[in-house]
Amino acid sequence: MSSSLAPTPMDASSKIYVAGARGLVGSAVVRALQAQGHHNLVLPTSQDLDLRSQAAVETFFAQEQPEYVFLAAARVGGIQANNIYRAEFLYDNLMMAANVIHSAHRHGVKKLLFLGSSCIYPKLCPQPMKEDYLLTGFLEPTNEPYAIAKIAGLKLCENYRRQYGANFISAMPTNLYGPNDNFHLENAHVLPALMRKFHEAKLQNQPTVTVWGTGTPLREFLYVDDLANALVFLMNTYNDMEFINVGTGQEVSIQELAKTIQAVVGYEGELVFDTTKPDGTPRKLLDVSRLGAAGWQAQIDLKTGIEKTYAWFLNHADSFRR
Ligand code: GFB
Repeated sequence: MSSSLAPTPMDASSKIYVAGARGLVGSAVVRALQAQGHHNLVLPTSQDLDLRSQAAVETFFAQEQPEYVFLAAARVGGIQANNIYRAEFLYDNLMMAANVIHSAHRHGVKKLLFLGSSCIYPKLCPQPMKEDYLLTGFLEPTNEPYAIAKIAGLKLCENYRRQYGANFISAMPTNLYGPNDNFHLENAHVLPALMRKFHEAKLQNQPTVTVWGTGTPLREFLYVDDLANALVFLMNTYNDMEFINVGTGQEVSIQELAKTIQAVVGYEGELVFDTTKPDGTPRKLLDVSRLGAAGWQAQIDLKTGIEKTYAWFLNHADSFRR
């Protein structure tokens, strides 16, 4: 079988299920779809539909019969949450991927896009990380459970395609941030956690803000509306078996990131590095040449994205996730 399948672009009235529509990624996908005129969206919340329940997922697909699926639901968190809630990060993410992908196959979904993560690559992967480097080395221990679940998800897509010809594709985004992120001080990712720390330190005139680790790890950050545009683009145009990286191709040290957030927030105190906290992977930069060749590149630079996120944070002071 050819690894590429015939294109099946969405039209304005296509029935589209966004799994995880309240989250950082899913809410951005909904914004992007609505901006492009899609009006037949199915957006159950996690209270309406527990994706870890095979029976509930199967009933949902039988009733709704979606044509397209964006699988953006996941249990996610920063380095510490990944390391503490190891069982749930593996179990919940495995179950969500297996249930949704299997039911999408059973009910003849035209196309499904599965969201993975750049943590699928080996801890000491050559940089920038090409898609071909998957499963060439040991994973970063702090997020091995999450990474294993995401590798299982992309392999489900690959193998439902190989065996049944299902047009299921996978995108591996780099570290994401933006509106509707989780701003929990301990469990969130670095960018929203530091934004809230600097904001609260500014309000309370605290002399220092603590940044975890050495500040030397390198990371790549993609604004979530850029990601959502890439995902809609891929849903309409990308039909290959090989999963595809989604990033900016730019990296920054955690120390530089902290200073940029500090400047945007306007905090004038000092940074203190807590080296008892883990650094995680030393470097995590995606090779985005496959996506570039497909015709897409990121638009929003890091400083602009941080400014937009901080504006959102200030406008949602009473309601952001914490
Ligand atoms: O964003 P983050 O938690 O995830 O941490 P990873 C990135 C880096 O920022 C690490 C440092 O070196 C942290 O030690 N850091 C500094 C902080 N201050 C803070 C802070 O206040 N909070 C947090 N969270 N970090 C995750 C994976 O890895 O990346 C997930 O665990 C997922 O599975 C996600 O793949 C994208 O980039 O290290």
